[in-house]
Amino acid sequence: MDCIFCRIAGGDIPAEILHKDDLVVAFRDIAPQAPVHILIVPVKHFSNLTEVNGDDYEIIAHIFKVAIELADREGIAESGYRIAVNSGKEGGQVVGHLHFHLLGGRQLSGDLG
Ligand code: D5M
Repeated sequence: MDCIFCRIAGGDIPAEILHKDDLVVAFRDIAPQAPVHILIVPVKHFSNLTEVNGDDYEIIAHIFKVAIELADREGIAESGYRIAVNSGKEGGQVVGHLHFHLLGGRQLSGDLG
């Protein structure tokens, strides 16, 4: 499957990797919307949130754990941050491999779209 985030997770495409384990990989977004903009991505390919079920919810819990740890490491835990998922076309998803945005380092708008 020609999936850009599968290729990043597999090490075939370069990215600024901040965390990698058996379940997830986290790397800086190529077009940052904030001073801190990290993508946390399951290694297993899900097209979007709708495809997640059963035992795979454990991966989602792990993604939040990694996001919280990264927020701390990036120095935005106290000032605040946002974790966002765009799922599906009307959700604004562009890359067809589930990913969680971790955004912070500036005052984020209250406008969720
Ligand atoms: O967000 C998709 C996000 O993926 C968007 O913020 C750009 C980012 N992106 C796309 N290609 C790359 C690579 N190669 N490295 C890092 N970041 C990338 P969405 O939620 O689908 O709208």
